[in-house]
Amino acid sequence: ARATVYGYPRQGQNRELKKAIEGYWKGRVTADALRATAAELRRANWRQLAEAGLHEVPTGDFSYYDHVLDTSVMVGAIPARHREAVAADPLAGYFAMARGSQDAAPLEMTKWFDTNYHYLVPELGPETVFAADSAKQVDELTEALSHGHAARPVLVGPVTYLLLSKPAPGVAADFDPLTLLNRLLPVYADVLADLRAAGASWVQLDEPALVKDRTPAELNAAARAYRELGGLADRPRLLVASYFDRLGEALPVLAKAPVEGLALDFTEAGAGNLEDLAAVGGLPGKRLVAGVVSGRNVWVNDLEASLTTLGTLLGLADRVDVAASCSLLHVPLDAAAERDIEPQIRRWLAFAEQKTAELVTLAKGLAHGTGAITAELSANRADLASRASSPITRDPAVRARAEAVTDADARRSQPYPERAAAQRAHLRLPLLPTTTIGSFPQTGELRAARADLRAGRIDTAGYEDRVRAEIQEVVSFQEKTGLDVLVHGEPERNDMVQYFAERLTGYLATQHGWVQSYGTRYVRPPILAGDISRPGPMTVRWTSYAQSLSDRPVKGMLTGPVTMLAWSFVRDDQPLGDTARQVALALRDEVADLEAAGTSVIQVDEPALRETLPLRAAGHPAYLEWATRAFRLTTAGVRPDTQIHTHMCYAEFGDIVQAIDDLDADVISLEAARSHMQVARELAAHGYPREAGPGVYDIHSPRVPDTEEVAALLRTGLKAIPAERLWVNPDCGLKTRGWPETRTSLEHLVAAARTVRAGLPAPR
Ligand code: THG
Ligand code: ZN
Repeated sequence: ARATVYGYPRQGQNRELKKAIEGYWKGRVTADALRATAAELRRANWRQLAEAGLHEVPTGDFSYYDHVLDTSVMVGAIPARHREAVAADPLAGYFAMARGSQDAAPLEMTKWFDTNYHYLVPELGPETVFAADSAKQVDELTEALSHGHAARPVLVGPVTYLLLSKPAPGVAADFDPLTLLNRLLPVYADVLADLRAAGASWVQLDEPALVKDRTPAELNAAARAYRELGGLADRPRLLVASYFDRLGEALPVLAKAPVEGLALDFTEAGAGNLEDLAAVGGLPGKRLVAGVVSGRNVWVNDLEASLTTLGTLLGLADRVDVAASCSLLHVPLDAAAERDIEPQIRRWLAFAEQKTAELVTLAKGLAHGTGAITAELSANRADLASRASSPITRDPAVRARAEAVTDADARRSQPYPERAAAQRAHLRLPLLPTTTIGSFPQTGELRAARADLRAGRIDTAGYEDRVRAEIQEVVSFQEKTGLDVLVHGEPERNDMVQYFAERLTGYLATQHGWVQSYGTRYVRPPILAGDISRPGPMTVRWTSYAQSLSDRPVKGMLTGPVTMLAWSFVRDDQPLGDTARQVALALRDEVADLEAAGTSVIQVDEPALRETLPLRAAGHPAYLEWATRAFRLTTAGVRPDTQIHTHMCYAEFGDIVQAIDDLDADVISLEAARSHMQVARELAAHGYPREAGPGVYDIHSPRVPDTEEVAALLRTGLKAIPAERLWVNPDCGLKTRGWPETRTSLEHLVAAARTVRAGLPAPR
């Protein structure tokens, strides 16, 4: 048995890759210097993996931006609008596809399964002509071999590639990219031949799309793809990898295919794979790569439990290797770098480097028996015991409170129609009330002030003066512009999850725990380490201060429990729903404190509600049940005349309208400007009974919409949602925008609301 991984964090310990790429974009770093930095980062990763004891390092997993975009280049699927740029300068053209250029829009970006990584969606059509370009794969393999490593190229598999694609602009929306499989397979055959010629004995083809619910036609396509690739004469041995869930119906398909190995997820995410594998009679004659160490969480592995699983698997395949469940791209690089986390707690954590060491230990234990790893096992037992028995992990007061929650706690005291009447009387808002989502532009000075505070160049009082000055400016701007429900602008917040994580007991923050979100953008997800409680109010001061400056209602702004989980590393020792309930109870106290301080509108954002949906439909009901309940537990304790808002973005909502309804929020704002108010129609089709503000200003671009354009969107919205229930707001927060365009756009938004209001029939 040997240890292996499918991919490794690309950025380097100090995000050297981000700095080099962004430098190249600004013209401060030459293409050659960028290439040299990238090669050095790859070399360092491979050396680290080899020194840790891996016999075979992955290649081709590196990317300047995204591995799905790299696959589009590999198969020649360059959108027509970018072809000239790519031909003129492949590197510059590559980035133009990712980020857009003066002349051409970028590829669309979307989430990679249920991770927080985003990929660039391939655009295909009946006219697509594929052509193999194996240069990147071959070069990186050659590079690893030249450093003396045995290497296994890792590619996005052809079926997953097509299943992740969408019709190119101008192509009929019902075009099925899978119809291109016959054209795509010869290109993969060429790449495989090139890799073999360059010295690859194994190539890994990643097919995570096969872990989702798949139609018989899709499963047939998978069967056909691997029959054809497996049947090639001139090819390396093939390892077909799956992760994030069980293979299910695709398992017998791949088990029968003429390939030499399968990689399966045996963590909790892939629960069912073990049983399914036994049911198909194992993989006689094949290599089984067993993903027993989670590539998604940051916790030390239970080595004995993994060895038990591996022991069972030994009887089911010719050869069993040990791997992380998926690429280590989704975890930070090195837990040892977290000097601010107590050493005792740091021992509970495993980032990419620590996980690699665990894999090597497991492979050794599997090959030579537990006697060969006694020291590692006893250290592991001690770490697991320390975590299980820590007061951080289990806080009796938090547990007792969570136990005592009743259905009534998660239900508002009055049904919506009565609440709505009470809120109308209390808030006295006009029809089509105007508001914003929460954040205002985060100026360079604000970020500098935060950095100054961290570095000790200014003290807390000085920093808070800056924050107050910013709030004053934001409030006075909104009053002058005529917005109806104001916000304080969130100048005190770095990130909508991190800000709360830093103020809740049971959460850990990292200093260097960067994980790629998209391209050169990274996040540092906080860690839900133990039972969650709230030592004191987190937002009340700032909201109250803003309210003291205005007679109009100022919204209190919170991040909801589901999003707090989705953008953090979660615990692996209790169900997600239990963690969500603890976070919800802490937020419920914040809601109560805001209300007690005189806040009559409170917004609880859940942008991640849709993205945490399980990959398979069978998991949806249970997820939606705990997720919507956690939201209601957060919000349901308020008086009937306190108005609860929520906000969602980054997703299509059509398939979760029932869940949105189940949140029982009084008002929801949603991203909609770019889809021409599509969500308004979806809500109406569902019979959504409460108030909604489909966004009428696309904040993702610096473009300023004119008044007539906003008014037209509002009139479209009015066709779906009656005036008594329609709000007027942007798509999302304004923190990534500059002040000049924000000012003008919001002036236009208010003017449009007034124009459309004036045209409404007089109220009954
Ligand atoms: N907060 C958190 N997670 C998220 C989002 C968020 N995940 C999904 C989505 N939003 C990801 N979007 C982004 C957008 C911008 C950046 C990262 C993820 C970004 N990052 C800075 C960078 O890489 O330069 C670093 C930010 C920092 O210094 O903390 O710009 O909103 N939690
Ligand atoms: Zn948003």
